[in-house]
Amino acid sequence: MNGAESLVRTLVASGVEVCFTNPGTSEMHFVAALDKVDGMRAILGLFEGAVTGMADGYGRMADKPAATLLHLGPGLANGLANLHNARRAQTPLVNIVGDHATYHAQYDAPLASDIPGFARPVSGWVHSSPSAKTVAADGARAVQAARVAPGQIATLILPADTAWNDADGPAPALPVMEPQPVAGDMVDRVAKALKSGRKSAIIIRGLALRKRGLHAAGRIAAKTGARILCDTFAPRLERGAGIVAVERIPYFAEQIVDTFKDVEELILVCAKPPVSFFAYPGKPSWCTPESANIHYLAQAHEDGIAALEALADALGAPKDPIHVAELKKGDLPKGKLDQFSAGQIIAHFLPEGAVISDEAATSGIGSQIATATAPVHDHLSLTGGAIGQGLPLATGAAVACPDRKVVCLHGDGGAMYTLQALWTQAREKLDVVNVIFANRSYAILNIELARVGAGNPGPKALSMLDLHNPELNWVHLGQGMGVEATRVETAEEFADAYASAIKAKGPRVIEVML
Ligand SMILES: Cc1ncc(C[n+]2csc(CCOP(=O)(O)OP(=O)(O)O)c2C)c(N)n1
Repeated sequence: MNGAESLVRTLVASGVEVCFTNPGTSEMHFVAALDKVDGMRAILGLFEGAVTGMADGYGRMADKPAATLLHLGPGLANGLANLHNARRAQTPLVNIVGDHATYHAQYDAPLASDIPGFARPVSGWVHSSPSAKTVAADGARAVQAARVAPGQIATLILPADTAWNDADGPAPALPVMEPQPVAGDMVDRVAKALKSGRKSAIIIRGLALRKRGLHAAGRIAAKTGARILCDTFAPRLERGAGIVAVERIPYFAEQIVDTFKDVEELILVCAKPPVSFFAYPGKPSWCTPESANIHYLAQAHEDGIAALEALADALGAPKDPIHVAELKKGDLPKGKLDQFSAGQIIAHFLPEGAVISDEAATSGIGSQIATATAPVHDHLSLTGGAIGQGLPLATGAAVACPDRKVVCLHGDGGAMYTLQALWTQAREKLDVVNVIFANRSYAILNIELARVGAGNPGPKALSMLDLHNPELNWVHLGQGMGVEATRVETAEEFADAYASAIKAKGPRVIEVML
């Protein structure tokens, strides 16, 4: 067996079942090995930014890594923005990046580049395999590194001769470093702070943003009145009927300051203190009152769920939580189609267990409000601010969860970055409803333009934020990639198109004209 086959067998043995790929010449032995080994699904993406975003979506929903296969430095570099988002999401992910054969490096051939230099800023672990005899062991280490709690990106560089030379065989899977118990007397110290009667808020991130962790947080709230919050862009949040609802921290600095202005005790569960997304002249970056005490109940790599449960017990909290969302099915709106009527329709037909990939940007509030009382679902957001994540994220989530409906909510500007994901949805027959909010604008940047105090924008500046000339056509774009697509202009039309897309299986595009 060659090095490539030993690596693929090792990845499968380590629990990696899917490889999202866009390969080239230097990865051909890995590609060939995919046919020799059972248990690895290979999924082609037509741009690396789509490939890496899919691996992120898969990792967030499967709670284990997918592999990517990327073509040397340029292939990796094309995928960096969504690897940045995956790093921010703490998604477990293994990149396999092909490279020139080791002896070829000295000639500085056209595709030679500093691959570790591209990989390092997004990766928690980077290694270049020196030999076909070590690549299997390196693969096992890469998976182990990716799965270290809370999850990170591991990048394994695979020189072509490492792939084609003889190997000894696959390597066994390595143990996974699960989330660790919180340190020492942390629970007691936080319990004391919460018993003080001072105004408290708990910010939660990571695995504790699912039913069990939120249940414990809701018990703590019942006992202490502490508020429960999550990041504006939490990687994955379980929400809807039957789940303890959390407040989402707002986006703009002054709103964050307002949210936390009365907080005296700030408890962090695998989270960081809230800061402004950008700096703005004259506005704060740090959004917690200077006088607040900050407690790290659990660090990112620690077991936030167990910590919240121990805290609830230490406080003598009641068995039942407060803030449990109730199921409410609102009436269907009629007439004007805007983000609020669209949101009501999205919530009305949302099936239980759906996954929402949300990059709706300025069109997102309507659906977030309406789906708060929809059937239970998972909500995935744009974690690193690098737009063009939503479509691939939805695609990867659909691969991880074939029995769940995936709904992607996307601004038309951001969707243009990685629209190739639609082609993969069609090819793999993935069950994704893609709702594109067509405001023909980089609307958020119009708001930011005013906020940063850049002066009165002229026509040249405004045209940099406008997408009218020429008009995008998402019906043609979707159909051109094999996805059934429709355009809707009224609430009734959207309700019809969305309800039918939810009922059917397979990918759809609905262009919502705003
Ligand atoms: C990779 C990357 N490039 C550029 C930006 C800057 N940017 C932020 S929002 C935005 C436009 C988003 O437009 P759209 O998705 O249509 O949403 P809207 O603001 O119109 O609601 C741009 C270009 C970014 N955040 N990330």
